[in-house]
Amino acid sequence: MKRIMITGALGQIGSELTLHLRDLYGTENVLATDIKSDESKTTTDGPFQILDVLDGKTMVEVGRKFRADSIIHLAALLSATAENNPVFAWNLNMGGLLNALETAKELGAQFFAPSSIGAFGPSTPKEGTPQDTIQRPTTMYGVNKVAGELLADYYFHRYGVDTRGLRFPGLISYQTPPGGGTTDYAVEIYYEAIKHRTYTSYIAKGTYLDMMYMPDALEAMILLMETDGGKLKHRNAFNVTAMSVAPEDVASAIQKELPDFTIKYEVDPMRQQIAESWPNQIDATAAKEEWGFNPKFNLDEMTKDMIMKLSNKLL
Ligand code: AKB
Repeated sequence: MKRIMITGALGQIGSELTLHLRDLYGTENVLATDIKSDESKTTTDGPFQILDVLDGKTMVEVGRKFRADSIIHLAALLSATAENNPVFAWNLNMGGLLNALETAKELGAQFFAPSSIGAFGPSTPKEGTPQDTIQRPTTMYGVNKVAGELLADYYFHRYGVDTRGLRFPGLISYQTPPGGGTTDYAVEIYYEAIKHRTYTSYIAKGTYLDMMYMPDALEAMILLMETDGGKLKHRNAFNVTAMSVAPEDVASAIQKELPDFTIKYEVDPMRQQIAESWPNQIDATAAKEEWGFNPKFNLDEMTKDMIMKLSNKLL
């Protein structure tokens, strides 16, 4: 049975991943860690430990005590927050990753860390962005993600750590809102649609970005972690996506469920600039071919599910 330690377990991905992994592998086999506790979250019901990812010594100790054989490192700042505080972003995103990789090396554990579409930049081909292509991002977050992809590759080649990773697009979920990302509008829009039937988008009409529903993201992580490593040509940072959408596409999908919903635009220059530096639509062929990536939710299916689940939660 696997013994998995998760950092940043109270964040958008971690909150759902922890519960999903506990269902799969047993509550006692999944250790959730985060910088602070939150009693309102069921994530803290099973094994939970306060852990600052910048404290590498404690991370190794906690992982060793738990007998972790897999480390899933999720603690990081997202793109917009990172851009507002680039020095802290470098320290946290790179320092945390280095400590997590060192922990995996010390424990002989398998390792997963998310990369992002943010690892691409303005000179990357925008349509059908290939798995292997130009990566010259212009954001601190993107710089961290490219460096992180290379660092994870390095730990595999140099130390034999079984590192794996995905380049996530914007992730849409109803349980824990994301914080400080450029793609957050695609989550906020559902909350506002249910609460107020209107949303003011900080991303301009016609700005296409890749997105994926959280259940598909969780399945992708588990599938990649469980795949026979011998089959992988790209270990770290597989392109994954389920849809390429602009704000008006999300609005139209919502209007199919809530016909009186309206969208307005008040563009935030910083996040718009970040969005424009990212691809419109990435190509996930390598993930499909190497380990069978197969997302289930398109925009309409996701929208139906989001509105149903969020309505139950909010109303
Ligand atoms: C962000 O917008 O920063 C993230 C991402 C795409 O990595 N959601």
